[in-house]
Amino acid sequence: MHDKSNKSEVAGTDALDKQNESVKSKQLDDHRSDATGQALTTNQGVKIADNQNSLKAGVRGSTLLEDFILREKITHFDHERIPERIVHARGVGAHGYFQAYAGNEKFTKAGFLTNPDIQTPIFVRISTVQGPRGSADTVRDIRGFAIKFYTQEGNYDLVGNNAPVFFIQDGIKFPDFVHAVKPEPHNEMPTGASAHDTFWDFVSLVPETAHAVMWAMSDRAIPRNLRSIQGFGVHTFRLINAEGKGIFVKFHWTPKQGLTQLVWDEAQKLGGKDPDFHRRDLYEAIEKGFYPEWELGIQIVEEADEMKFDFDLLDPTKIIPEELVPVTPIGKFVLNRNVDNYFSEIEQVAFCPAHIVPGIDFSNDPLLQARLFSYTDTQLSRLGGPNFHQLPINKPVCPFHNNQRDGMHQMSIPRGQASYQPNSIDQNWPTETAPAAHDGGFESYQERIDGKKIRARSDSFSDHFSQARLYYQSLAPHEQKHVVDAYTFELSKVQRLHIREREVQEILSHIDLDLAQQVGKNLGIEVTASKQAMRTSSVTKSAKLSFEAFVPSDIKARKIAVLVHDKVNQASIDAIQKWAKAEHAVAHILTPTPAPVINHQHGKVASNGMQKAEPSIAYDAVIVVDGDNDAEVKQDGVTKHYILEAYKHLKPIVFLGTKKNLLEALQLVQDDGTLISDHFEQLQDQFKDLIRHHRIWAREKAAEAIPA
Ligand code: HDE
Repeated sequence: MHDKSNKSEVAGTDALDKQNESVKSKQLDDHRSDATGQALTTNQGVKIADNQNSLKAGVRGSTLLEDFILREKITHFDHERIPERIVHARGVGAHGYFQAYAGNEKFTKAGFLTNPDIQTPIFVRISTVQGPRGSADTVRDIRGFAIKFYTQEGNYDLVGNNAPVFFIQDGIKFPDFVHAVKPEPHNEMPTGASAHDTFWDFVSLVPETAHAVMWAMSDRAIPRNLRSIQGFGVHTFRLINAEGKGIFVKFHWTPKQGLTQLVWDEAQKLGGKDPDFHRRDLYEAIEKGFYPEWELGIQIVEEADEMKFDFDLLDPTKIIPEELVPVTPIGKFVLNRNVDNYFSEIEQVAFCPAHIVPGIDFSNDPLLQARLFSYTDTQLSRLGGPNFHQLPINKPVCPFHNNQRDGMHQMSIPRGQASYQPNSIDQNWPTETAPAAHDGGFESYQERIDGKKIRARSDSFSDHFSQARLYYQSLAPHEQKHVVDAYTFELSKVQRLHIREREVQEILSHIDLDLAQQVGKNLGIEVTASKQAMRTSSVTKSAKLSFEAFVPSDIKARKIAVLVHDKVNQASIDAIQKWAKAEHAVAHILTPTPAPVINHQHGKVASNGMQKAEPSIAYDAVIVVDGDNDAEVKQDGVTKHYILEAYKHLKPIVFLGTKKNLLEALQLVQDDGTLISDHFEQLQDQFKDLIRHHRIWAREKAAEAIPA
């Protein structure tokens, strides 16, 4: 059994664990290979005596063609890469489980959603959209958030994003959208960024993108880490209960860790200093046992109410404001195990929105409908044939049998002589299962359809600005400022001035004149009020759109940089470490070099990293520890830059003892986020509260004066 799975800190009875154990081991362990204690062999199982030298005609002679060991090794190596995903190429993933809350059977007959006594294994992959596999994690981009549920009734994939709306309304526009946002075709630039002409050309010509672009320009698109992002199914789906009653639902999943964001300067610097920042964070959090957790919920709309909104439920550029339909929690999921092998698990996992199980069905959202086809199709070239469902990471944990045969990379050896149905040779096996309340055959929801075959868009899809306005106006003032800054930054990179103007005048002015004028002013574009009669949303401000609605109750896994030098006060370090342990926070002692520093009692203080290599941008808060070393610290440019940068990025900073003098020396304004004391214990509660809220937004103006 895989040892890491034992680390689960999740509450669960032994009986429950045992029940779920068989599922996990079946799926995961059948395929894991462990070479411990084993001989090195060729792929044919021949033991290798020399893995250091190729076969040559004499020690200084040419290599012989007959060296099958060399040829096999190099041939395999030559084919070690597969095509990366056309979108969402850069991703990270982890295993975990989902557990339903009680009482969902009124909504659905899906077993994994209705049985609170089972933990369904899941695999999650979180990704950026634009950049290639090797691009930086912290770019401004929407994050993909895909969940594979290995249920007893088949695999269910919930393939969502961290924004609740998408850029286009009809799948036929997807290749256009992706071609526009990807690096430009003539020079393959920029990597991992939408700040270029073709993207803004497209979105300024296609107003249905307005709402999703607003999300992409907001702080949602620069998350601090992947543990603190929300997820959304985006489309309207259906749930069907045992009586055959259908309801419309939108899926939401919300992190227990709260929502946190990067500031833009930090995001850009991290892209260079630690391009793996997000994947490192997720990996380390799980290794340390800080298992991230999300609550899955649904917004429910009765079929009879389908038409009662001022937007169309089938339009993926719209949210249902939570003021109109609250989110009903239906379960939770936890990520508690890292992968053993990036390629076999994260790269080879194949999601598809068409992977559904009885009790769940599609809506007619035209974007969703195109997705149902696209995902399996793309795997054919990415994973090299139609048998990718047999790869360990994609394989259902329940039995699966059919008459599909052969194809590239067939990994099973089907027995039986009949690969067709009906047959009498194999007594007609495998055979159909009638639909039933639970564990039955899949039956599509019997939706009544009565319409003309037509290539057109419904009028109910024609309002593109009211919800973009709703989103902007629901943000806190500092979040609105970030949106203005983001549009300014992105459009400043657009070389063609008419594209800049079109975005500001034709799109932004229809969303919010003040927003358009602020961006216009920054770009030197005069904006006039739109003459078009603007539709307004029935909800004008929605509480759950701002980060402010998602402040966590604890500071679990938050990282604190503890800056020390020789002659540091050991008592302060002890107090900080005791507090951090109790709060499940990570306090790293950062030293001038990797060597231990000597404390004021001449003892050694071990280093968790040197300040130069562990920059402030990688931490959530900073403590400058007291000690008889003010003169040394004043001479240390790295430490001073550390403090300036943390201040600029609006982080809580504690100055102990005479280290408070650094505030004046560095010309920093003392504020609610700069705490001063001789004893850490006196301000630890206040410090915790600041870290929970994550940034000192009130400092933003003062921080502008600090050089980046
Ligand atoms: Fe995707 N999308 N998409 N997408 N998408 C892919 O499938 C596609 C859309 C999303 O971690 C591809 O296996 C079309 C919406 C995620 O492996 C591809 C359309 C949403 C991932 C594809 C959309 C998503 C993908 C590329 C419009 C949010 C990463 C590789 C009709 C609800 C999954 C692959 C992973 C990946 C097609 C629109 C989310 C090409 C045609 C809307 C999270 O099949």
